[in-house]
Amino acid sequence: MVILVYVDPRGNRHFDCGGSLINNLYVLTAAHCVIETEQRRLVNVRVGEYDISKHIDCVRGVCNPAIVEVQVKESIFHPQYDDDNENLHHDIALLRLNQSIELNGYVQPVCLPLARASPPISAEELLVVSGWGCTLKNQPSNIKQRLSIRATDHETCVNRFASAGTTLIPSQLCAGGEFLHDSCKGDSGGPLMRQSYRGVWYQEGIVSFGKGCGLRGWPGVYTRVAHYTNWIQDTIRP
Ligand code: 4AZ
Repeated sequence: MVILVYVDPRGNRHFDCGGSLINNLYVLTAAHCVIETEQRRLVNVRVGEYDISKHIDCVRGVCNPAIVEVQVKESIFHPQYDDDNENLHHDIALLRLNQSIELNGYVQPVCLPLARASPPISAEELLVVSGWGCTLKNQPSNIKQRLSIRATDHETCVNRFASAGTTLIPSQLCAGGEFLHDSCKGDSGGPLMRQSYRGVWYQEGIVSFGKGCGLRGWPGVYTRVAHYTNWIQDTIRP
């Protein structure tokens, strides 16, 4: 997983979103994380991060290599993403990095689901979401968090969000909806993953939005990655 680095108009750097490494050169994230606003412009991607507050991250005497920060060379939005549309359909973007990322025991690309070959996600299936977003203290976390949440039956989720005036489409995926167990502000762009029976991690969703965070009956909404693997394959280049 990566964390996206932005600069504000005064030149101060801050974090706001996550992303995932899908190969040496590309990061997958949410389109709404890449949109330039008055407040922020995406500049870098930080790889190998765990605890933002520490220069070198160690757990029980075992330390990982220092973080690597690389420039975003190109931001590629999904052609159907429309920033003016509140439903956040097609909330997916690719970042081409300025230099190739060296992989190690702590930095590995995540697998993408093949639409034809991977079993559909069933309701109640356990998925894992991760990020540095807001925790119960309502502040972003220095330490990368992860949480298991269950996929929500799609129709149930469509109806729930329709009641709030939000239209969901099949290329969106809902998960969570349990009290206080949710992704939240700052987790956007990060991965929602499924572990295959072989133990391999696949990215099934991208954190997109929700109605608040951690409200019972209001699952988080994710971009359904399997619906976009053709676009990803057609868009990335050597
Ligand atoms: C956000 O504001 C956000 N519970 C992201 C995800 C969710 C809610 C809010 C999903 O970035």
